[in-house]
Amino acid sequence: MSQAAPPNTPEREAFYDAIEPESMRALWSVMAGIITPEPKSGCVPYKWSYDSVRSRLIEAAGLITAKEAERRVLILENPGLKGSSKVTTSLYCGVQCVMPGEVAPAHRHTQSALRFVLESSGGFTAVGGEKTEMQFGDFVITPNWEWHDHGNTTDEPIFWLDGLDIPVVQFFDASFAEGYGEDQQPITRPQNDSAARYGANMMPLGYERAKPASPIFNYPYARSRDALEQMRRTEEWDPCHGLKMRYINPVNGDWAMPTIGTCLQLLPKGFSGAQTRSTDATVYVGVEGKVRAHIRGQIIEFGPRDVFVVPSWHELKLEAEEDTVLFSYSDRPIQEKLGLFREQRGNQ
Ligand code: GTQ
Repeated sequence: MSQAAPPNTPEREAFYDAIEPESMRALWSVMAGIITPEPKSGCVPYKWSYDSVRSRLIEAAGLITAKEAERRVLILENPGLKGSSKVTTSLYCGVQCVMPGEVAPAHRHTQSALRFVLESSGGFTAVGGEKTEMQFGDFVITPNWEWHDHGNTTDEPIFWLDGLDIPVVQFFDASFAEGYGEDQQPITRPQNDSAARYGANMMPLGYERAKPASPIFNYPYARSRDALEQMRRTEEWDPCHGLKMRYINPVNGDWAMPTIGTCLQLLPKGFSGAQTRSTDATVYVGVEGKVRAHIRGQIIEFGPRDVFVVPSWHELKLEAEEDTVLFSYSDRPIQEKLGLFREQRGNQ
């Protein structure tokens, strides 16, 4: 495919102007911009330091309650996608703060959400009639159209990262949302019920899942971290990703969420990864340690709770000075289902 549009002539330009009011456009005049030989994105590499996000949230807490805001969240907006509320072209990222005694009132929407807990010694979220306690590093799912509310019964503010598929739902014009009408939904199931039913490599005989999201809605950090620690002993490091595990839906082995793929990854001290790139722009969250990311010539260093974004098809190389754990999410499940996902490892 040629990379540039055919040159303009006065006759051609007059023709384009003439068909414009008739809602027509000449493909050859725009083709190079819409069917690109490689991904071309406005999304740029960027890092948010947790300290500054956290202090802005504390500042926001002096301006508005969680109840009035509905959700007290600062959106991490990609500087290349200003005004879009997007962290990548297809995904959203925010950091939410709930102060002691506050409740973020119950609502539901067709967007799916993940929470990655940054600071909490016992805040809770309730989803579909069940409450779960949130601890640092827990990965919590809110499947779409489930009622959810969050609360803080501790003495300290709590913070977590929100990853949602807002731009995907927007793309399909499929957004619905409603408030429950009360701060908290009724709790109808015992705490840890879903973990017991589906999180022990067992599930009730005859169980059929109607929805695509995992029925487990809290993947506690202690368990995921322990899996990485056990596995490191085999020294089977992926040259690009170290030891990277994906969170799964135990019912069918698929990604835990239908639209957002989530992973936890360990880079051992001294790791110097091979270069890789993939079509799924990815949001990384530091959990432990410290990493240096080379992203298409840019060097980004980050530590625990910092967030950084790697745009689609941008070369990435990860180096770790100490044992490092990263959480990440992307739209990979969607791309895989559509046959769009591509990964290039090394320089070939
Ligand atoms: O906690 O339900 O960051 O509805 C954005 C929209 C969080 C939530 C966000 C939401 C939520």
